[in-house]
Amino acid sequence: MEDYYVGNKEYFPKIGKIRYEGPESDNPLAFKYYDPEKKVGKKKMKDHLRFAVAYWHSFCADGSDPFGAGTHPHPWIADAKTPMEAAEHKLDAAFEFITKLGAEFYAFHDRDMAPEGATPAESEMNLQTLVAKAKKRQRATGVKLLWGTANLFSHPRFMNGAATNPDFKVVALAANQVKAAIDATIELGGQGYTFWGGREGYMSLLNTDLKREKEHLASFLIAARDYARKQGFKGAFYIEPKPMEPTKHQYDYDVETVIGFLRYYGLDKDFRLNIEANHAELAGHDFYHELETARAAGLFGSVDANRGEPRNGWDTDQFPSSYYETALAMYAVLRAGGFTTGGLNFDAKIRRNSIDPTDLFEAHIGGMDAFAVGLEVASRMLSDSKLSGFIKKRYASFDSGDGAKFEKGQMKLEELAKLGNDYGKAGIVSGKQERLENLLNQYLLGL
Ligand code: XLS
Ligand code: NI
Ligand code: NI
Repeated sequence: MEDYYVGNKEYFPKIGKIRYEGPESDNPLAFKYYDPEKKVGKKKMKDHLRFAVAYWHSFCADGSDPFGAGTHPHPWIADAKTPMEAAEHKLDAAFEFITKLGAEFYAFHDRDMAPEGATPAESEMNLQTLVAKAKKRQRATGVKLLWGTANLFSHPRFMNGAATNPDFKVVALAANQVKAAIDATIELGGQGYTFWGGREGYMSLLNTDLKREKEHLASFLIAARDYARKQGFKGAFYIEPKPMEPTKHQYDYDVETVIGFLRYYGLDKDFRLNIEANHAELAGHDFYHELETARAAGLFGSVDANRGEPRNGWDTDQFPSSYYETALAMYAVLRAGGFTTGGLNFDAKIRRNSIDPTDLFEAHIGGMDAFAVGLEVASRMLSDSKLSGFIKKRYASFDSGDGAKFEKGQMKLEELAKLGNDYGKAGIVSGKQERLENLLNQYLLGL
């Protein structure tokens, strides 16, 4: 028996199961570092990394951009007579790909999986039909749903926003879609449900009531949370920050902004952050900063694993390849206690001119290898504890005595000022940044 799924037709016929062959291998269709069963610390690599394939980039997006038509052939669409038939073929292609790759999870938007119908009710029926088929394939293969979501940005009705639309009718239509997408996520045993505010922001403040829009967004999320919990959803809700694009300003700008929003509206018990590397970069931060900010707030959840192109100003969603970035990312993930409901979702697309069927595999293989290396480096950084030890020492003056009293919020400014007066000279001490950067490079090379 083959250890991958093939539906009515094989869509990647010349490609078999991708296996670990080790760093010496020159087979582009093999893992060099990702060895799923290998133990790193107490867990297997696959349980640390929890890789997910993004349905939209891998099986829906066709390579089109603002300057030109699609370039990716997508045989699963070409050989179908109706949109519903195409949707089922796509499902077959997806499960074939995911099982050949050996990823354990996938993630999807409602409209990735099933086509929009003529009415909201027909759209929901389409989704239910495909969800029933997806459920069978999940059972047959063991592939699981990392998270589901609703596409509240592609249809023209969302041109002025979804939950933040100035027209209440559109808000209700968005809710209709979210309810169906939550039902689908529950039906498929999804471990999370994501909100990415595609058009929740503004293009111009001249036509926007920013205060009301933000309040509407909160009311919408509260209602969605309450519905899902009532239906028995036990997983995590995620907000995925992004500062701009397609709007000029998105309300879920970055991790810090979202934390403030969640706490202000009492959503921080149910919601966590889904952090995307490329969005971090667009916000003027780096990936590590965003992960660390979420970790510090106890709100780290999941990751959209990709990278940007620093010389472009938009969301290029490229596959991750920098060990430096994946090492720091996994360091933050491990220090947050690792993934629970979350995972590493490849919200990434192959380039427009990557048109061979093997390109999609090689892209994922590279991304998985990059995170496997990152995991090993991060684990060395943690167990060696030179870095954390350095930081601990740096803050030691807060561990006891007056420093500890201050940290607990038990010191008045007068008392603090008096101590300052007595201390006189202090603080002339090296931050040792270069030494720590050198150390990081040593960890990267495994020394
Ligand atoms: C787009 C977002 C999107 C979300 C899911 O920029 O990253 O792909 O992950 O709606
Ligand atoms: Ni994303
Ligand atoms: Ni993105």
